Amino acid sequence: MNVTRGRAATVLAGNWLGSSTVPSRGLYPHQWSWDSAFIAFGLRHLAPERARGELRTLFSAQWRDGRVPHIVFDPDTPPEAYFPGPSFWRAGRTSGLVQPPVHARAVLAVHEAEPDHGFLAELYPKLVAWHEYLRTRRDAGGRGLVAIVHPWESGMDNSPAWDGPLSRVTPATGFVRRDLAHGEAGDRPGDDDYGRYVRLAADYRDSGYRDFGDFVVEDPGFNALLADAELALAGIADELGLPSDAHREAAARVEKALQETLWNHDFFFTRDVRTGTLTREYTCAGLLPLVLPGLAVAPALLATATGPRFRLGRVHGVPSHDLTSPSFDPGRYWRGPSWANVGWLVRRGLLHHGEFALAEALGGDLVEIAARTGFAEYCDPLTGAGHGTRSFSWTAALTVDLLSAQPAAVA
Ligand code: 9WN
Repeated sequence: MNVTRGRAATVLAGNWLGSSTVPSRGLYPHQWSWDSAFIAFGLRHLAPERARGELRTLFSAQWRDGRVPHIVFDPDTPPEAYFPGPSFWRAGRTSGLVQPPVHARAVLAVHEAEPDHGFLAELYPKLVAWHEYLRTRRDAGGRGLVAIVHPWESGMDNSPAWDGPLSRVTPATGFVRRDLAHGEAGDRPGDDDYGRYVRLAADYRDSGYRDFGDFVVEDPGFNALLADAELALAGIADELGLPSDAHREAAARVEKALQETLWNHDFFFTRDVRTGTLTREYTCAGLLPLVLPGLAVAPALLATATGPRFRLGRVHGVPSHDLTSPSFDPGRYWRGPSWANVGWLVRRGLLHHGEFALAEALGGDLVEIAARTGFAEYCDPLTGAGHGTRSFSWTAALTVDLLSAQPAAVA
């Protein structure tokens, strides 16, 4: 077995709890929603049964309204290990937020690695209910796009795109951060931002996880991944011999709304639903529509991706924020560093749009960084230095997936 693949498999085995995988033993000691989907992309090559188990465990915590919670708490982990824990959320064994819907794509990929129609038939109605929740309960702007109600829902918590909408939120105080016990303060969000996250989550909880509050934004990353997930659902329906056109139509509607609402000149921006304005921050979320094979503006978006703002192919991974912005910070959480999952998604997009050499270079680079940094959570795009926690599950899992896709990649 390739050495890097073996080390990645060891990370995933070490983070496995028995029916799901923690993103990291110290910093994130429970199950996270989109992490589990990325983890399944790797596990499918190593242990397909575990990949299926990962997704089954997540969906066993799905709410009656269809939402898939962003955290499923492990009952055997001490409550003080992560804040905000179950007593904060008051939602049983889960949080009440969501994360980007990458699950349908993961379910289909797991099936492709080891066909299992029973698994597909079991997950299909759950995925349909999940997408239905997003479509019907989250269209705050009325334009056919999902609105997120908390930065954590984007998966890109500290993105500069949230600074505007977050400035309306009064930070909560009187809580103890647990994350700083595991990470460098300079790599993590600042205290004021963390206070705003806690305030927003508490307000949403107090509304019964229903109301749109001070933070309501349409994120191009989240919505592009939903459109992609609808295409994956169409693939699952085809496998099951079920009608699939409605899923393709749903994907096309989201893609059209993305283009009409969030595209401006050379990029997809976030829209603040409360003010009706685009944020004008170039963040990696705006590159994610590249995952859509039919994206009409792909040439212009690729020009931005390879231009001075992201310098794809000339830096490590895909920077989470605009390299030319004064607020670019190469080490701080989602304000500059490169994440493996974003790189892996953009690589898929490059393949869809015929950029094969760039895709291969990016894939090789992601594997090399992961191996050299001990599967770091994120890295400095300019130097490749590792940041955040190490032995991070999705970095390891996506490395396995990349090595399986291109066996010639760096060992
Ligand atoms: C809050 C688990 C999660 C990822 C997110 C990442 C980070 C949590 C945190 O860790 O968020 O959900 O405590 O900062 O931003 O993408 O899913 O790995």
